[in-house]
Amino acid sequence: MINPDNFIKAIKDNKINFISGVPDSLLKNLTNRISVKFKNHIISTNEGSAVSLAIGHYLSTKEPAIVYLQNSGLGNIINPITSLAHPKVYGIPMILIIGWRGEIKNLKQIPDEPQHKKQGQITTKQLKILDISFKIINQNTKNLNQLFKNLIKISKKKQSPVAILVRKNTFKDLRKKIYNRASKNLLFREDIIKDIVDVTTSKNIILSTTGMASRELYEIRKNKKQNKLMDFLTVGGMGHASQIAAGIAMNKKGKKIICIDGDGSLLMHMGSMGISSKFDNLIHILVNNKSHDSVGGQPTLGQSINFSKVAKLCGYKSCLLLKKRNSIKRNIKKALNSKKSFFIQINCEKGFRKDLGRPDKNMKERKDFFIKKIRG
Ligand SMILES: Cc1ncc(C[n+]2csc(CCOP(=O)(O)OP(=O)(O)O)c2C)c(N)n1
Repeated sequence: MINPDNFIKAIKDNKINFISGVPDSLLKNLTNRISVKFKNHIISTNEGSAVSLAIGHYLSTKEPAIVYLQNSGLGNIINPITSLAHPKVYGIPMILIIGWRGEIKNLKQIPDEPQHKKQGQITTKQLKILDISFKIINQNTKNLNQLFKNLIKISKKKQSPVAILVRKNTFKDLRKKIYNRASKNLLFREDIIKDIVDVTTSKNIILSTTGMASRELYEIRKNKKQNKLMDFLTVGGMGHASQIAAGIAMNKKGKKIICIDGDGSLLMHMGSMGISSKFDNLIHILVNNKSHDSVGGQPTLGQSINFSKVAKLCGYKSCLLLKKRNSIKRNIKKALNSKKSFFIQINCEKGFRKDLGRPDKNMKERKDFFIKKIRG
């Protein structure tokens, strides 16, 4: 496996001095070390925004930056790449480091979650369509210095973004202690989701965001012997759960729609709060663990932004900020009985159970059941 510190040294040796990106589980062993070892590093809210920071960096220094992302973030970068950075427009050199979920190896796809299936298959094709030269790396890749030297040369010559496509298990884990749910007395996302499930009924419509929130909701249903298909799990499309909720709220005025969001997800498309706030049957619950907990625990702006104040300015009629478990059920009940839109920010710790399961993969069955359930 590649020692991430050696990879970072190759980046520095090649005089790259700015890195931005959105975290990814496959790249976490690298990006967590970047947070420690690389000074000029911004964890962005959206992959497209990270590309834009790299464009600004190039315009002001004439030096290419690095942008890291999961391949699911390619959708978010396509616009600033195609309409700005591509050689047919401004031609901006930069190096993309892309975690390849659902990778293709020897013409076969490595099994992964449903949301990574199509994206894994089309990743190299998307790069080709965008005219982005790329190099695939894995745990055996050597000569990192030369790798960067060559890519920078191509990027500058072509005046274009170039990419490194990273296979699974490429980077060594240098953490001494793997963090986990530390103490029973602290408040975790799973406790909050349990409380939401406890105070709602099958008449309410629940949607959960990408990552552990959906896995936890699924498992809570399973343990309570409730139908595991009854909620909409936003397994991909990070940051879009609240707008799917708004789309449902628009047509199901007689029902309460509850969106369980995460701080990283909310930040990715924060402007859309101005839309979801307009639906009085929508309850937007933000689980703010101030991190990208699902992909390695990297910090988000949730550490400094008061989302409940932002929500108020975006038009939610009632906005709350909760920090204690004993206030959660009471306030959700209040929201369920109200005729106004609610935004409830609940601050908690990062961490999840090691033995957390994964939802079954029958997405069509899930969709059909959900449509049938909310029709009633
Ligand atoms: C467009 C896109 N970029 C990145 C990812 C990888 N990813 C999955 S979950 C997640 C973190 C979500 O953070 P947050 O919403 O705060 O939820 P938490 O994991 O903390 O519960 C990320 C970055 C993704 N799925 N899609």
